[in-house]
Amino acid sequence: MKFAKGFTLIELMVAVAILGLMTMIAIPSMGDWVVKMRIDNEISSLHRLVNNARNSAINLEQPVTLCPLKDNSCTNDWEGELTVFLDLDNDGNLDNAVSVDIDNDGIADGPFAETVLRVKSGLTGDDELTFARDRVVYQPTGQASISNATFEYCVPGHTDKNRGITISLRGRIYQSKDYDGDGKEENRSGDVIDCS
Ligand SMILES: [Ca+2]
Ligand SMILES: [Ca+2]
Ligand SMILES: [Ca+2]
Repeated sequence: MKFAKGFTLIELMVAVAILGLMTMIAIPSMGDWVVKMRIDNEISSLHRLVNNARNSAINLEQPVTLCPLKDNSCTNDWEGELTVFLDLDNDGNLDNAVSVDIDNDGIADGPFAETVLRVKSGLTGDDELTFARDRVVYQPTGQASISNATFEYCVPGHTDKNRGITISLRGRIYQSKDYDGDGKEENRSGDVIDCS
């Protein structure tokens, strides 16, 4: 009976060379994969956050605001922490005492404290998130204060992976897609997501 022989030195060298080649191919695509995962996660959590603002406004029957809050006022720093809060007087500020006509009888009620409903932590590293406004206000009807505005998420050096979320006229939320098949995603108006 013949026994299988062990590796010769040549075979071992060839095996090591092949392994090295595979690693060289695998590492860059691994980096791409990590970036893609990060973008997908951020887009998903942003989508959930906007959805939460919309559903809260509908369920609570009060205006709900989503924005980057600083000193309890909305700013343009969309890469920072984002907050969804009950904005009873619809002014883009988180107030601790507002008087509003909550039961629509023509007489102001309160004062009420506005409350934080959900918070999403800010971005880390060089990732970019842009939005043309300083806030999104959802009404109890589910409609937003803005229409056809797009959140654009970009990672420098990975422009082919840019993704976005558009809020439509009716307040619905749409993720970007590669509509024309050129490898880059566009919003519903056909504009490429580029954080510009
Ligand atoms: Ca307010
Ligand atoms: Ca009242
Ligand atoms: Ca495209």
